[in-house]
Amino acid sequence: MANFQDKVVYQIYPKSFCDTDGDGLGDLPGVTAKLDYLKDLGVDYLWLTPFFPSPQRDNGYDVADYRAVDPRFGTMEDLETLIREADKRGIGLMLDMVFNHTSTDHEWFQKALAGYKKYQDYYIFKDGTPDKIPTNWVSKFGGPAWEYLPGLGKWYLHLFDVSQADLNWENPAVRAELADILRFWREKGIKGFRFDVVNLISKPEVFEDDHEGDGRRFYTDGRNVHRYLQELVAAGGIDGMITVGEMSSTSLENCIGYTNPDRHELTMSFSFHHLKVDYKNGDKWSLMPPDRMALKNLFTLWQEGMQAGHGWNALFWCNHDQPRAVSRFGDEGKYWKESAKMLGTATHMMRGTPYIYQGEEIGMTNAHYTSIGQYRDVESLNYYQILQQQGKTAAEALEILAQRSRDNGRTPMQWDGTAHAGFTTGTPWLGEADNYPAINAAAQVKDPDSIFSYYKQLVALRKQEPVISGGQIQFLYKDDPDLLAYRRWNEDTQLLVVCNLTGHDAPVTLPEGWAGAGLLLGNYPDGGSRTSLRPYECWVLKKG
Ligand code: TEU
Repeated sequence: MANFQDKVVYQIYPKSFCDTDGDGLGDLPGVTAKLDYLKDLGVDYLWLTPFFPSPQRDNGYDVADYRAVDPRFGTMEDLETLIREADKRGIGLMLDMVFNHTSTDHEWFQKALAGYKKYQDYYIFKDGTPDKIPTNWVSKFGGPAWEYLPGLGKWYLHLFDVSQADLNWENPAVRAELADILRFWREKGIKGFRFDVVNLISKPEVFEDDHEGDGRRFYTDGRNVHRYLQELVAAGGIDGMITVGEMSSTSLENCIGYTNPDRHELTMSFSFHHLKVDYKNGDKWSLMPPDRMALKNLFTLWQEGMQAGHGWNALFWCNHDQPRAVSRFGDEGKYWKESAKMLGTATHMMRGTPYIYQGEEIGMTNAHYTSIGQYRDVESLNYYQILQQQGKTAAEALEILAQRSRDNGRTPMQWDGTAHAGFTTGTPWLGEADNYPAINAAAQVKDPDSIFSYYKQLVALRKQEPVISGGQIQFLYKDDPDLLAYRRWNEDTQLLVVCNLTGHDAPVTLPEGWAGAGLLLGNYPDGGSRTSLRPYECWVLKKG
């Protein structure tokens, strides 16, 4: 089974990528319009987040129809054009399948509401009275995970927004419907799939209160999840295609299971532990600077662990749910360029398949919003209230959002220095970051020293050096709090990757035999030969 080891995926959030009709929302023709830019970057696949008909309570992760294009984003013809034009450039499309839940606007849920037993069995309904919630589980977006429907005398489960009702995977009819959706898209020429929170699909047999947490331990990597995935992949006819599962609060052991090729589940998995190293006490809404030691330990554990179990990681810092990496782990100011390049190097040289999130390749930063009116994300708006109920002032809540809001990753793509960063001729649905006159694609594509040009090299190197895609990995300097370092090797070649995670100089003693090795890539002109690394410096050294 193909592992897609030498491929690079680029994630597009269509709503914020490129608007061709001036309505302030990005669209599918906007993606087609930028294919040459993506071809120039060198990526192999585009993962498009959902553009299906949706009330957009959660920006399309609330799907009302899995087989159509929301008119906001264009038409089915626009999508077919995009598939065809991408294919001409050797680029495949991956769609985002939100199969843990549907929008309550979906026909299935509407029929359930209308009283059809068949469709009530598609969801997780519990008979009851309004005064007695089935369990104390908490929604990932805040508040209870159950909603009462007085008309039916039933509660339904929603692990996310109240408009996102969890599907009942125990029901074989649901599983058959979902496999059918995959076949539909495969026949349209879609080359792969990303599965949203797919490790949450298997719920427990008995629903009970969680006295130790928010309920997640009862449904995360649930009892039948591996069997359901195997069945979906087989019935959907997608074995051998590129697939990635988004795994919420998962374990290494389960991710080996999800991605070991012998099991015919998924090609690779996203896990998020390394993106919680700045959560104080594990709480996303409590600020703390990143714990670099924890970050290093997590990379070591997951990289070496997945290797030992023959699993495969998706490599990433950024997506549409995360603040921008350069703002979070790098330096937006003095070392903006150096730190953005170092962060790209750190993940691209690891064992796994790299994902570049739109704008990361030009070093886009957080949004720098200063008022609540600028935010759109349902989670951010909910937590703005929750944080104040917990005793924070409005100003403190805003400071937390400025660092933690998902909208930081959703601001319009910065194409050039013209109005609204060249994203739209209208009014953008979400305001652009204020720094687009300086940080934009137009300023970088032709500049050989730009972040964009550096990312091009990262992508190209993966194709040139089989050791990057296929080599073994081992971490070094495990006790050094500043340096993230690892060795990659195969029969012919050895690489040594050393990254200074800090804004100060970091001394290094190279392992024996590495003095004088050639610098394959670096972010300072004279790298590789000194006894210390400059702020956010990275070296990729090569022997053989
Ligand atoms: O996200 C799943 C998820 O749990 C998070 O990344 C979430 O944003 C975070 O835990 C909140 O603190 C996926 C999608 O990527 C996200 O955009 C959707 O909102 C969510 O599923 C529901 O479909």
